[in-house]
Amino acid sequence: MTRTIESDLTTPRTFGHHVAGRSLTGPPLQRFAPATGVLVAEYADGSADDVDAAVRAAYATFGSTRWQRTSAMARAELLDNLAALVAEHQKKLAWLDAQEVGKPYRFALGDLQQGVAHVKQAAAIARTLRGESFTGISPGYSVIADRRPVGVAGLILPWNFPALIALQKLPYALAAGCAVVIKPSEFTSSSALELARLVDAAGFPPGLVNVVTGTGPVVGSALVEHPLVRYVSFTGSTATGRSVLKAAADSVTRVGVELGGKTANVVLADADLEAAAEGVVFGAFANQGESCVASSRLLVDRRVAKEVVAAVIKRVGQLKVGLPDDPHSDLGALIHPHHVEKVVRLVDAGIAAGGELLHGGGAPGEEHLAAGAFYQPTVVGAVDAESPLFQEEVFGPVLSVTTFDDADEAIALANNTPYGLAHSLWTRDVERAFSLSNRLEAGTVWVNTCSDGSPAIPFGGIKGSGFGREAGPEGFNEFTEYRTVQFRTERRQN
Ligand code: TXE
Repeated sequence: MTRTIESDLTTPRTFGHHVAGRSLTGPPLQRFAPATGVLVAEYADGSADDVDAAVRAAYATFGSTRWQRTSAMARAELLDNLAALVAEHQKKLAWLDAQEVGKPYRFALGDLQQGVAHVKQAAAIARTLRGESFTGISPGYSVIADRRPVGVAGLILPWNFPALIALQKLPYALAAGCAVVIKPSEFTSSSALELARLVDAAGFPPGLVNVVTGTGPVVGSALVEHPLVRYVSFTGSTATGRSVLKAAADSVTRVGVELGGKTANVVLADADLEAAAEGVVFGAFANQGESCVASSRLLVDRRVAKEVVAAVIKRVGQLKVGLPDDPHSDLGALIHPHHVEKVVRLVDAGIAAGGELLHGGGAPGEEHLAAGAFYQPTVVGAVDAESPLFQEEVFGPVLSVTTFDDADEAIALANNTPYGLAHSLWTRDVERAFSLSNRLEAGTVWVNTCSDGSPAIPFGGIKGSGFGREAGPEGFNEFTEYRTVQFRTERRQN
């Protein structure tokens, strides 16, 4: 087996905050790699004062003549530079994420490639920006309407796709003309800090993009509560999302919240069952299941359940759990040992409610994985729809299986959670696909695929999964407010 790791990633790295193009030190916050338990990074543990310094730097840069006179076309050029720099440094960024998340490097590299596509998409939006005009209201009265940047945007990032989710938000904010303060997860801050350096190197003015590291209750809250922050884009748990919404109410700050999900894969009896099994396994276990769109629930027609579950388990048995630098790893470690405890608790709850352990459960037996936060890919059958395993976001490598007798029951089961991020439907019948997809409560419905997407397509949830959209023109619009300029060239006729 070939194992390579960038030479400067073998010793622990030290970062300060990134404020106005400079590194700002603070007390150390250590990150131990979840796969090995080894210290890999020390970030600065930020305070409300650090947030204030970063927001003020962003606000000053946003208001500077230089930035205010930078056209959308010029912003597109800068984003082109950024796309090239991220592509050039993608291996290093991917290693940082692989080490800190615990995920296999090859998937972290895929995340970076998607991230580059977002930067290019944002550049294309900036390059083709248009407004509207209202010319028929009355003589001598013309109105132009366009989208203006909100000002300073706060980006609060989770730990599962650190660089990718940063790049799902940041380039659209820059395309819109915003200044930004990023608060990465305290577990996975390195790639955001490196990205901020690349933004400066791409030619954006220092101070336009700042990063403050530290804990959520201190740094995250201070960012949401800061009176100069006009929009907050948050990705994380529903519980923390609620705190963000409450804090934003006090400062009358607009927010977009992406709060996870409980994706159902509804497999009808007429589906291509092999394709469905392949899709379900990919959707459930990619990124160790630590994904907001993870296909954590398989809902399958009772008549084909045996066949589908057998095909799923065969594939799950072939998945390899391993270290991030092992090129054959399909799943890496979970984010930290406490998170493994959450996964164990939910699997136990599913079994206590009548579920049957069909595959996996517990840590893998391999000795070289013993120091890490690993959990085997696991399948639990006969999961009751009211059990916590069915209802709660596991965010780990666990697939629950529940059977149904007809399509109405399947739709009711799929919709029977607080979440509404994404669902998948597997069938060969186009008419049924069309009518049933309209009844699934989610921001994204996949038909005969899952965990698909593109930077051109807006992404986000409904219900407990939050609101607001990322990527594409709608993702760009989140960082803007609509503005009209009204010209009267003749006296108003009364
Ligand atoms: O998330 P948190 P956690 C889900 C998943 C996971 C669970 C807990 O089910 O098991 O959440 O993960 C910052 N004000 N998702 O505890 O707390 C925090 O520092 C402002 C789904 O890590 O939501 C981090 O940067 N910010 C999700 C970010 O919020 C605060 C991805 C997310 O952390 C804050 C991750 C506060 N008061 C977890 N408290 C998805 N939607 O994909 C914390 N933060």
